[in-house]
Amino acid sequence: MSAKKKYPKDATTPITELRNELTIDIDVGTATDIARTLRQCDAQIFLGWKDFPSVLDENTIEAMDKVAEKAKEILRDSSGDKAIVISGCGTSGRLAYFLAHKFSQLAEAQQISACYDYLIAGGDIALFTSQEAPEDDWKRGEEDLIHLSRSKKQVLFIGITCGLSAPYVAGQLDHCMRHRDTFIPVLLGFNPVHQARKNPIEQWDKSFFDVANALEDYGKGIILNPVVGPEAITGSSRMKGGSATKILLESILLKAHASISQPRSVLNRLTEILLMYENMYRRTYLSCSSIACAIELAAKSLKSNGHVFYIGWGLKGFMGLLDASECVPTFSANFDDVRGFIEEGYSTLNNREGELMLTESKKLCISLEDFQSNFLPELTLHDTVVFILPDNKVVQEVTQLIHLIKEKGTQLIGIIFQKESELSNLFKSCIHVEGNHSSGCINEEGPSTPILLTDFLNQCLQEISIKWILNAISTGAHVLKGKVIRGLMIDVKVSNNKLFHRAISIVSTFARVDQKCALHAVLKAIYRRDSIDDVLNLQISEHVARGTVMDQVVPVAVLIATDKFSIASAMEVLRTSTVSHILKSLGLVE
Ligand code: S6P
Repeated sequence: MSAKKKYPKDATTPITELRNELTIDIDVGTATDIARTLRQCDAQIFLGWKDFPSVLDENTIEAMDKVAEKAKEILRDSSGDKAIVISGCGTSGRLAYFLAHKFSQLAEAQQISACYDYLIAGGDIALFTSQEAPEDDWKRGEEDLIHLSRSKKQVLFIGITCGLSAPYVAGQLDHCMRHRDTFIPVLLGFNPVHQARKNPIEQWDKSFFDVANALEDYGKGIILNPVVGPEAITGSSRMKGGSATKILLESILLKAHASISQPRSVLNRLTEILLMYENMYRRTYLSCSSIACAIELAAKSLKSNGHVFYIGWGLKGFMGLLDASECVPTFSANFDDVRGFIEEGYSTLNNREGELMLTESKKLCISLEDFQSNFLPELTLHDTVVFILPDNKVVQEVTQLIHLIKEKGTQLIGIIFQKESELSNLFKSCIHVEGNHSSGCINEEGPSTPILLTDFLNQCLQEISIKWILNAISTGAHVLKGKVIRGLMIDVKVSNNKLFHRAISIVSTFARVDQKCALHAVLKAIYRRDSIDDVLNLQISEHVARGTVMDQVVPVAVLIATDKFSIASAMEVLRTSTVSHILKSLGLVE
């Protein structure tokens, strides 16, 4: 028997940027294969990857406990000059908002005068649209944090960056370490510290690696970095990274809240909470075949230029907005290809900047009411609508809406958590996730104990289940549409420094050329010309500014890098064929 190849502990490619061996063939399977492959890949959140600490690991739980203890100290103080600030970019920033918002509500309900706040690179518009470039701005990160914490005497700062890479968060962590009396910095990500990003950050003398190393030696900070393994789609940290972020921070903060109001509750035991999430993971993927059916319907829509719409009630509807916003940078999807809507839109979300504009004259529509007035009349049989169903309170309203959508011939998918729902039969495909209500989250202190926290946890568990399902639907549908080859995003938008480097690595893999050759091909594709000598010395941010507004940069670059195409011929051939077909015909992909 051959010995299992060991992963070198000093390997430099970050684990979050590696290809996952489980998903290398994800693009050649059926929808069912995709759903099952994602199930295996998500298992690594709990089971771990290679011999690194996982989420369910003593080391991790120890670090989580320390953060929970700090959070508890802040929550206990009613002076109003202490805060918990959660920050990040892209999905990490959206989750920062979501957690801060939810836990503020919980604190209010518990009559704890806690102050939670959030920061997201690019501001609130980045909650719903892809704004990748602000991630590279370390200075803005620092300024945003200074502004937000100006009246606070003590701040527990939680910086999320799955890849240990975002300059925006690096600027904030660095600021925290320079203001020891005010800040307790926490770094949450999913790589070992030695793999933190070493690339220079523009207009700064530090890299993320420098900051992460300093934090390791700092004494007053905490690094929480279990390894959840490479993403199903290489680098797509919205998937496992996002899920693990939600699981870890919710468990930590729930414990902190429980320790104040229900010290004997099961919620004071992090292991118990984490096991409930694992249980939910298993229950969610028990519905693999209905998830596969949903993937097929969504793929059919996307392939025929239709749309996928997510509709939700209450805060869990935010999972739809979260999933939809990531399809643009990951798959170069159009903004309208996958959209999320939530009942009462901005009022439900209560985001800092309130109602947002997409352009100067066009509002960014996110409410169910917007959906009904602007999108419902235009629905066709090529569209798919996914209902994230609420509890039974609004059955009549939901039934009416379902009938209106059905009249258009549109495909309907339902995600349901109740054991029995009269709505199930109205959907073409219904994903039924059962049992979370009794998954161990019992109110063990008897009838006199408020059930607030257990209800809250059940809500968290439903949300993570929805996240897994929607990630599977949108990823699976784009895989079937041909947007992924051998686990790599073949049409990733080159919209920030990290994605610029990822694009080079994708080109190098497919065209089988070295990094320098791949870099030149990417630049040619960005500037759409065969001679790029005059741009070679520009800052990466300048390439990114241009790359962000260009289509098909990576497909064009891959073809050029094969040395068989010029810019013009690459663009011409891509008009009638996909990069996947072309690479197959060239023997570069099996
Ligand atoms: C990933 C997603 C991105 C990331 C963002 C932050 O699927 O497209 O928007 O969330 O780049 O990444 P990180 O590593 O700092 O959490």
